[in-house]
Amino acid sequence: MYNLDQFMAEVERRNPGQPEFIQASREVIESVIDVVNNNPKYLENKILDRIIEPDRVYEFKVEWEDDNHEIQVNRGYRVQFNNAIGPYKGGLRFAKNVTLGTLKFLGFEQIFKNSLTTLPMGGGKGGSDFDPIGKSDREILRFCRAFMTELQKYIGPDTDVPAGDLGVGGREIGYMYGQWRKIRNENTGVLTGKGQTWGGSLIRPEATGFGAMYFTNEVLKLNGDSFEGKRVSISGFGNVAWGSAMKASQLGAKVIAISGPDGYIVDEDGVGTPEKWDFMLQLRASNKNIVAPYAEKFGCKFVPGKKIWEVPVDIAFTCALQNELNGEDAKLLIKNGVKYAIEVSNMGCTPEAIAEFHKARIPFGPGKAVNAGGVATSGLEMTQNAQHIKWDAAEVDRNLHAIMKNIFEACVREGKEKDGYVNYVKGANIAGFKKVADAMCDQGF
Ligand code: 2IT
Repeated sequence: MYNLDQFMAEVERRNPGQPEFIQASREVIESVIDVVNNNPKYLENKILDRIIEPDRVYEFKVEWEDDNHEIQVNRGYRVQFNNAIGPYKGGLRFAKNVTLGTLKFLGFEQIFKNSLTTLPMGGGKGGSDFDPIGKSDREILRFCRAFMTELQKYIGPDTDVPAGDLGVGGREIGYMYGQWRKIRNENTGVLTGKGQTWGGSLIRPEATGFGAMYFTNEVLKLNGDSFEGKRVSISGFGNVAWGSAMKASQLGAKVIAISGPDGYIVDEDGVGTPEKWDFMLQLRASNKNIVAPYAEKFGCKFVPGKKIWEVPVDIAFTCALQNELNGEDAKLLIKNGVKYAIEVSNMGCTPEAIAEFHKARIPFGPGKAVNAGGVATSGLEMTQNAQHIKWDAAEVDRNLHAIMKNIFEACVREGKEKDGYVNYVKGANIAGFKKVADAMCDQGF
């Protein structure tokens, strides 16, 4: 039998200095421990001891030259966490504060998220402490080439298929894929999120945001509600926030606030036109990491240095970073009448925030279920690459929609409590876990 505190004490002892990984693992283990303790097969197979340990971790040096012809050194990583149900799959994050602990938390989440998609994908994650902010296009190119020169030793279309994450978008995937092709002389879809003329899938750029809104739409329907007329806030202005703002608007909501590290903007007309969505993309591409220019451009309010969660809304969406919404933010949102809290970023809410939402019986959608549309559409890109064909946008969107509905139903099936309230955190963790655990048992240690 597993004991939660004992088990977590051991995880902490073995992973010093990795608080995000500890946080992510505690949430999953807490959710699944009863399922494991009630299943002799899982106990006999020591499933928790095995699932908590990455299969392997690569750490490598990335040397590149900046525009001043100075040599720069960064650290690159790829965490291959679990491939019991399919090749390792998960994004690459380029950000100054990336550590091995960050990527282990993301890789661990990815195992269960990928399992939820119903597609055959294992969990992995990678990245670098390279800071893209303020870098020139040529510097990004040189870094991406140097990064791929090392990474290509460890990946392959049936082994490990990276994609984008924070700091890695279409441009970076392009530069890395170009290097893969040169070194390996293979045009195999080893990365997803590729461009539309070289193997990318339609709807992949939009997919994380679209999928999040399809999931939210199901939550709304279950509560006899809809997007129509809802005032919503969306943190961030990157790829995920962009897709979310578009789909939320199309489904009838009004996106009244978006944010950046510099503060937030309030647009009472709604971030709801193609011009405004395109401007979000321009903000992201400018590599400055600030949202303030939106207020200037569209003549609305900018609130510097404050968190977006002080804006009263019906639905709050986290679309930026881990732990961006804490217990105090949750209390404020609840006090201001929030009806739904939806985590789109990976681990966007602290455990304290989630506890507040649960206590107030506010439906809370966890990132690993809500944002799974991104990696699911990456899976669809892999399918198209393997078949050497390209689907039209409607085909991809139909599949994405079906997958999100499936994930929602799995969460409800495993997470419904006695009073009818759905604990989506528990539901997502249990549903994602069972499939991977069964696969591990079937295949032996
Ligand atoms: O967190 C995520 O699921 C991603 N960054 C996307 C991963 C992928 O392989 O598309």
